[in-house]
Amino acid sequence: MKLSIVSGLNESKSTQDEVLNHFSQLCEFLNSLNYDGIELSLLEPEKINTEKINDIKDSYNFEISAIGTGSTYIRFGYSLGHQSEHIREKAIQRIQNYLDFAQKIQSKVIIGLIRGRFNFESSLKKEKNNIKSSLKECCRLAENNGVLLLFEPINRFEIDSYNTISESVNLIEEIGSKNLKLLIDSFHTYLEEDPGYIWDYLEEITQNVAHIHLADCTRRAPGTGHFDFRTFLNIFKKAGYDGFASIETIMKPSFEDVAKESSEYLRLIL
Ligand code: LER
Ligand code: MN
Repeated sequence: MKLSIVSGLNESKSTQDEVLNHFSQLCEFLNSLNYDGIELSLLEPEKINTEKINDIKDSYNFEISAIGTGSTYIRFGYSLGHQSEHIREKAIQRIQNYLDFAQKIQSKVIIGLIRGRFNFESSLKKEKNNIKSSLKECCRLAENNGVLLLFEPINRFEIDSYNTISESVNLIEEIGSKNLKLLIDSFHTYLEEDPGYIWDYLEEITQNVAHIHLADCTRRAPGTGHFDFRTFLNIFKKAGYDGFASIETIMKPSFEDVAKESSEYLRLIL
């Protein structure tokens, strides 16, 4: 299993040189800690020079494990489940930009917080229908680009639907696109899943999984809380999962500390 960690590049507010320097420094630092790649959480991927990003990552033999898209909802307010068709279209256009970027740097695109939340003008049923139809369109675009979409079940305190793994598996089956896979996040698994059944259920669905996020039960670095990472990761190892596990935590006391502690702890397990 390969290891990466999430970072942004501040591409919306930086010059091209600043973005490339930042990326270069991240690769250098993470390479020294034995990481295999980096997951990028981006707002405007179209602003980034992909040829130069490729040159830098290739020089470290690094991969960009996935592209996070949640800031499109947080910063622009565009979401796949929005009651307004116009806003849903805006979100889908942004997904096309992420797909173009991912195609050029050989990565995958996450469908997480970009699903949005609904308010009094909508309802759970309407939101789920909107997400479903937007996602079908995103899958068509992903198939055209030859890029995988990663659907992430997210806990109920952050998002209103598709909180559990089984609901998300059912949706993926219903949509039936070969470019739509599952992202399992240990933090959401801890909050949403029944500890009596979850390990058996994960064994059943590992073939659908194309990316993993790791955070402990307090969303701090793996190993600082009481989530059972050994059992969790062993399920994927036994199933022959050779994709990425990516650290996605609150970066405290600092990104550097979390990156170092997490890699030391996880390399004993992975
Ligand atoms: C949010 O809690 C999360 O886990 C992100 O990966 C969502 O895109
Ligand atoms: Mn996550």
